[in-house]
Amino acid sequence: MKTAFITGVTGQDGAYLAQFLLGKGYRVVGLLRRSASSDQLGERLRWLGILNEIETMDGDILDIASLMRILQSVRPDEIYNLAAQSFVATSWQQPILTASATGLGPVYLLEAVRILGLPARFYQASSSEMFGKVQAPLQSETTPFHPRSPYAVAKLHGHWATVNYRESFGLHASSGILFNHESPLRGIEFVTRKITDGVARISLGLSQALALGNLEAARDWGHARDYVKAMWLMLQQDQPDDYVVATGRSATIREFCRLAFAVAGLNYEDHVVLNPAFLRPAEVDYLRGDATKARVRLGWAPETSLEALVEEMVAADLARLRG
Ligand code: NDP
Ligand code: GDR
Repeated sequence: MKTAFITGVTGQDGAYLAQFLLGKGYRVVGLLRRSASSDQLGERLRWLGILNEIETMDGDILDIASLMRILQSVRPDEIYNLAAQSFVATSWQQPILTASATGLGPVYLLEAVRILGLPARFYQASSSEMFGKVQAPLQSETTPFHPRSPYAVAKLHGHWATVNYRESFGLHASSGILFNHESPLRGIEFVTRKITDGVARISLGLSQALALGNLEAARDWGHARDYVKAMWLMLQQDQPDDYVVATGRSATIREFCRLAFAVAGLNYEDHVVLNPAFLRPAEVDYLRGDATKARVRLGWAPETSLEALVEEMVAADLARLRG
């Protein structure tokens, strides 16, 4: 039985990845940071019905001693570093915390692996945000980066650290440059979930309007369930490498609104209002990924259309609110 260690196991991707790995027969150990709201912590894992099937160990990505203690006792075959301050908007309010958790976190973990001399394979959660002000209409592994937020700057540090540990020490360290991926387990502050939750509230008469920022930004949206499979596939390769994971289809926030409100038989133009508070100091206007390398080398392809994703998310939010 293989053992996987996941940081960020309580987040959206961590929950789906844990479910996927359990399905493959893995022993799954997750990093759990202490919180005063500990009753809320396993919410996503509980939603998937796997809270009691994984093991958790106390620690923090910022505390290398805790990482070393855990790695020494767990001795995982595979390490997935998903822990991060992952909300782009917050990264302007807390740039130093973001630089620490999102930028240095991967280094603490890589360094722990190196010092302990573990043979574990390593996955780093890199991001399409690193392309930022895009240098090509379709972004691939060879497109130059131009980060537009403290979050993206920090992710670049983690990305290049992963490449550097691979080149310097021969670690089996891979970096997945994942484009936006969503699900009913997406945090409520991210725009897709904010919209589907808003649609559900308006449709049930709990609210009248939904305030958003820039509707013209375009994203390449996939389903988190599909994307965690790509993470695993990267670690099954003989050679570590970097891969873009994306659908190749880009849609604006406006289009996402149109689709989501239509699921509930509503017109978004009757309910969406603009609030400048949700605009960002610097925006990523357009993302569209070219996942040819992942398709050819990993045999990976997205399985969920944007329409199916939106429907699933609206249905889940309606069910939540009715419940
Ligand atoms: P979430 O925000 O849902 O989850 C983040 C996770 O990181 C949570 O489990 C959180 O724990 C944990 N975490 C934060 N700070 C620390 C810390 N100091 N120590 C330990 N754990 C910590 O993110 P997603 O699941 O959406 O994304 C997973 C990873 O992939 C992130 O690194 C993100 O930046 C990256 N990514 C995400 C994409 C997406 O579209 N979803 C696209 C590209 C990259 P807690 O529950 O305690 O807060
Ligand atoms: P993003 O996701 O920044 O792409 O990062 P988010 O959903 O926060 O924003 C997407 C786009 O929507 C616009 N927008 C709004 N965003 C939010 N959150 N709230 C609003 O009200 C709103 N109105 C318009 C934003 O300006 C932006 O253009 C996500 C995170 O998961 C990162 O961790 C990950 O690396 C990237 O995706 C890929």
